[in-house]
Amino acid sequence: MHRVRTVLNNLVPLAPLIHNAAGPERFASWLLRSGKTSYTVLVSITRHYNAPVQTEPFLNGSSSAYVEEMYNAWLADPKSVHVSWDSFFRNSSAGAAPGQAYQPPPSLAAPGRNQVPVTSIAPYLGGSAAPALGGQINEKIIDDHLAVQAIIRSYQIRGHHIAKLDPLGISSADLDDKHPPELLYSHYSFDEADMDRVFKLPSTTFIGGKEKALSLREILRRLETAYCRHIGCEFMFINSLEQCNWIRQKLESPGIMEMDNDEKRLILARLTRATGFESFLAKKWSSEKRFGLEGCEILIPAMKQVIDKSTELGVESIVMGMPHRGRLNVLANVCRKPLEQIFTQFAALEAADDGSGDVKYHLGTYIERLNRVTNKNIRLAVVANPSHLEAADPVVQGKTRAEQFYRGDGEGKKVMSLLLHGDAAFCGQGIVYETFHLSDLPDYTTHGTVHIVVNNQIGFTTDPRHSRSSPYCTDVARVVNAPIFHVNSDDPESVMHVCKIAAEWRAAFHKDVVIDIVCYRRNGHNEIDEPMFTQPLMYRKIKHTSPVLDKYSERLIQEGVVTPEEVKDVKDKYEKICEESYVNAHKETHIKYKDWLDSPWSGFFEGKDPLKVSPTGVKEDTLVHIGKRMSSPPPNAAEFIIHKGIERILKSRMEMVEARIVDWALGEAMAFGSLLKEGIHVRLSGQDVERGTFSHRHHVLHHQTVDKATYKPLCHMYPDQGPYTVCNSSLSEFGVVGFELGYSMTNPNALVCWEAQFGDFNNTAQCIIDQFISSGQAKWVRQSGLVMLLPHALEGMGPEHSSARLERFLQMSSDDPDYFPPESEEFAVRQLHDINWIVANCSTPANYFHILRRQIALPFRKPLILMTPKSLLRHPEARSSFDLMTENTEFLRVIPEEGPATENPSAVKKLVYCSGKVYYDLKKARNEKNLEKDIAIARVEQISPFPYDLVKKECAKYPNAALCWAQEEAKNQGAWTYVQPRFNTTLNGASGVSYAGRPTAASPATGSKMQHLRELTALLDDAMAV
Ligand SMILES: Cc1ncc(C[n+]2csc(CCOP(=O)(O)OP(=O)(O)O)c2C)c(N)n1
Ligand SMILES: [Mg+2]
Repeated sequence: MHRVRTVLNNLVPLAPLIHNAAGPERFASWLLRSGKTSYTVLVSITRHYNAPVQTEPFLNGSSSAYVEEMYNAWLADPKSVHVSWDSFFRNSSAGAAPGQAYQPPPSLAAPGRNQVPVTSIAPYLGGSAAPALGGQINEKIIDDHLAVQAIIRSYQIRGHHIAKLDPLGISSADLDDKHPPELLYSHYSFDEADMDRVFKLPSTTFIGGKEKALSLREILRRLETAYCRHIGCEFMFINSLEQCNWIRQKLESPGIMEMDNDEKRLILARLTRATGFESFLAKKWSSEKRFGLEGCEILIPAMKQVIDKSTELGVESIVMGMPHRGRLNVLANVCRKPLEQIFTQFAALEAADDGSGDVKYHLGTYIERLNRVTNKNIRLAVVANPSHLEAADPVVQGKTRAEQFYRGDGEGKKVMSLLLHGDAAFCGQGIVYETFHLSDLPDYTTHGTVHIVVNNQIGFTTDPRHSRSSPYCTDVARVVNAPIFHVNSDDPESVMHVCKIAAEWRAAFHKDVVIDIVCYRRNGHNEIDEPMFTQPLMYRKIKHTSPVLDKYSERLIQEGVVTPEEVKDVKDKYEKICEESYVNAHKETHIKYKDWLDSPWSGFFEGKDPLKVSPTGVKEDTLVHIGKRMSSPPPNAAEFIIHKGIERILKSRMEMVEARIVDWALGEAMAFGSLLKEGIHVRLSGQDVERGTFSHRHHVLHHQTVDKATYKPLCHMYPDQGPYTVCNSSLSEFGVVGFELGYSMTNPNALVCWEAQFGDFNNTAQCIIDQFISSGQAKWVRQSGLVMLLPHALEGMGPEHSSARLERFLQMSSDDPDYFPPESEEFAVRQLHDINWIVANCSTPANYFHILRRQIALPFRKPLILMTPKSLLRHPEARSSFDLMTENTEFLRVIPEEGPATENPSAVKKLVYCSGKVYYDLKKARNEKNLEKDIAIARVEQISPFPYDLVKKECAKYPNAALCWAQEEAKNQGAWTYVQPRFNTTLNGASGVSYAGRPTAASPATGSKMQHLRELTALLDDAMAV
């Protein structure tokens, strides 16, 4: 029957309400401090819950946390606690002897909201519990009221543990089916005779509705209804009283879950479609993998409920991310993607457009339509995703954030994200945690995401007991104080109720929320998989479990909400729709990848010459203007105190501007500033990017005496400029690279850059790089101009601060090493058009300036993987004149030799090609060896796509020179393996190119400085050998 939990072990202290300088004082320490007393309240972590306390009968282990809570509240505001507590604490503080501090409360105290004076319920108390006359209430009454409060609180905290969440009734969603003895009714101080006693309800519950007092029986019944039926809610860990009360109200208010018949019919209709879709696919393509939703068909009405409620509350655009399970159903029944397009994916048709495509349950989509329930227009996007579970989470968040940004939706009222998860993936994949940690960061928040977990209590063949160590699969969400609603999938109305609460929660608090739909998977992992091999008992049970549609229809028929004929009619109608689309799909001759695009860029491609690159050089005035702004203190310099070191940096920048030169940081600022001038949004994100890992950038100046007072020069370049965002990120690569990729997908007219702390760390984002950046366009016709800035160079900093793994990016470049494209005016742009991404290693600030600007000047978008410098940031030679950045200048894919060797090219004995920083080492070595006439050095600045035409031209200049590729990386690393076959193709059979560099190695760099220098000398000697 009723379960009554003991108190203390279920209680968690409320968030401290006291904000005095010393912080809140623990009740226990207060007692100790009050000296004379001999209280023995136990607030120890060993929890001797039942230890008796001789002095005050209500002070015992069971009540200590509660008493402490009262005490803390009293400290903050004596009026916030009941007068009895007030007098008790007052007397105790004044030194009252043990047993004397408690005084009964005044009998006629004015009741507060939702409160009644204890004496007013005296008539209900009866029997031995009756209060003594004259305003005296005996101790049992106090005890019992405390107990009732504690019972209410423990239901709120732990009711979910015993809620009936599993539709199969096999296991507990929290992996613990034990019923602890202290949760049993008999364990508590009440007995059956107390059930009809009436208790005043505390202000922390809403079970009473308008009633202020209820019988214990009714209290327990209502708590069971709210917390232990088909919804189990975890929320009491949230450290906001307002938010806890908000949820209590949504779950506890009497009648809050009641639905009218129209609402019930709508659920049934949606459930019918969700079920009908899967059975139609099963009928037509019985042996095709589709990762069906059977066992969690309620997902469709659930998502629609979240969408309906959110649109009603003002949302106009929803960006969704989801794994394989039920994806086709979501596209068909949530997004209403034409069924024909879905069905053609099952036919083996040729694609009508470019790209290699993807399997049907990965594809994205974008739909704009009228929401018939709210009668408002809505945009729905499902982001395409790879098999890699959860990898799309940060991408969805970035895309959502960008949409909010461009709409000026600073609070996330118009655009929201909805993420779906599988139970095993949600707790198993670390990216979930990384994504949660972006949720409340100023430049990354999407102002609340609704997460829905399709918790079918299995991951492929693995039982939850072997796939997680946390009680629930959703525990990861607790880190951000997200409320978590576990709900039994076989109770559609409960599911709808939590979906409604979740949407309202997001609208009210703009924080994440999780809906955990506890369900089952009717078939194997996919439709051709045998689940009985590994889960025989579960699947025996599933066989005997009728689909939720059958159960719910029967229920509504019994309730008289629908007739059996109506149920059949809805089902038949949907089947007819499917059949018609099936016939139409057969008429299609091709599939179109473009139908599956999740981020269409309307207007971007239209009317553009697909091979025309806009100029990247800018007017000298622009350079001077940006240069001066970047070199000036904040306009209110008198009040804004900047660091002396910054003053020096600004001064030296100004000197550079006057000398018409830029260093790396200033070149970058010129690129950003000039794009901002053109109205382009620039966003730079990554770890410590505001200052720059190497303290060279300083895009945010900090007032030295006022907290949070900052100045961002690039935000103040021109009155009508594009917006500039520079933001230090959380310490995550996977999450943040994914986020920026998503951000870059939303609008092509933005330069979105992610910078690694050191290039070495990019590999923790490997999944985003492999699955999205390098292959996204081929799989999903989705373009992105994301720039990855990867500090890279071997400078003696050890194996993890040297290499961005250039070789890996090059190995994934899609250009053919054996193919020299036809030479023409459009050679360069055509190559860029055809490749999957651009990989470059620039050696001058001017080239860095141009390649950044070229990202926007291109008539299409390609990711740019850029090796960036460390020591070059301050290298006196790594500076560029304005002359290389002004109009009619451009990015140089190859920087040819320009020194004495060019004077008599036929006399040059060796032509050394290199890329990036090693150029300066080679140049110095050549100078020291006095070989400037004998050796020419050319820099390959854009490594991929390979500049065949320019390399050929440079080689032709030096007919008698031997060719060499020099690199600082090991032979199995760096660009060597990429450039070698391409040199061969360029030379077309002529003698090949030799290698000068470190030998092959397992580790990218040595940890020893001496060893590093030895290796450097060796490779330079090698390169300079003639
Ligand atoms: C990162 C990653 N690792 C492994 C897999 C292979 N895999 C595909 S589905 C699956 C089980 C997923 O279980 P769950 O998240 O509970 O989703 P369900 O299939 O039960 O809906 C696994 C391991 C994958 N797709 N992605
Ligand atoms: Mg699962």
